Amino acid sequence: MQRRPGGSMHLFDAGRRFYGGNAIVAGGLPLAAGLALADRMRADRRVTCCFFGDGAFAEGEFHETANLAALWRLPLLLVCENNLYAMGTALDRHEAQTDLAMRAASYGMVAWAVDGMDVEAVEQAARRAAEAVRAGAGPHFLELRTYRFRAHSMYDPDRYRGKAEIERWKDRDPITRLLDRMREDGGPVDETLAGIERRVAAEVDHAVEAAEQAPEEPVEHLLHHVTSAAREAS
Ligand SMILES: Cc1ncc(C[n+]2csc(CCOP(=O)(O)OP(=O)(O)O)c2C)c(N)n1
Repeated sequence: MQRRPGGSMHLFDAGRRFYGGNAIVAGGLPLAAGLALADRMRADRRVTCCFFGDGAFAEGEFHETANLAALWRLPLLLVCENNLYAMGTALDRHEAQTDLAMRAASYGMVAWAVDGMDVEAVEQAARRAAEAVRAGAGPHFLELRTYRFRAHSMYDPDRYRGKAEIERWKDRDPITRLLDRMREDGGPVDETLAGIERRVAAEVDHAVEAAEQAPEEPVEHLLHHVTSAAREAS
């Protein structure tokens, strides 16, 4: 049977405080603000981290969330992966001001633009920001300036940019650069990497097998946990 993948949108694990993706672009932002507000009201010293793209930055939900997060000084870390394209629309075709960190700062929160092609720079900025948020310094915003080598999804023919542009960015592939740097430092980088790749491949195979062997959800369950009028009418 052919299954159409819903993709990363449907991963969720509340037990690990992983509240999943959202099929609505920017839909995760107000939810993240709510989680951060709950932590603050319960005096839990936690940081809620919300990832989204440059496409989401263009949505009203981002701006409403940024405003309330700053106003209420929520323990929220907003991480914008600016890969220059919202699906097929280039950032400079839909935004008059493309400096996203600067715009986030205008809400009254600390905002940094980071080289998103540099793993260590991202790690350092994320650590610093998370520590500051946890210490009560209010929301922080990171603009990770990066690029997407592949199409937005399997249904995207990727005709909105030239191959030369993609190749130019590939020269700065963050994983290749990190591995090169680690090789320069010495150590069994390639053996370690091969081991990690073997372990991950086995874990993925195991997960796929478990999912394929799991029973199909019966159609009667379709409206479980649905509280709308549609359910009451049924
Ligand atoms: C509210 C809403 N509008 C439009 C869409 C269709 N859509 C899906 S992904 C996407 C672009 C999102 O851009 P970005 O967040 O930058 O993601 P990237 O293209 O980098 O993967 C759009 C417009 C949607 N899912 N939700």
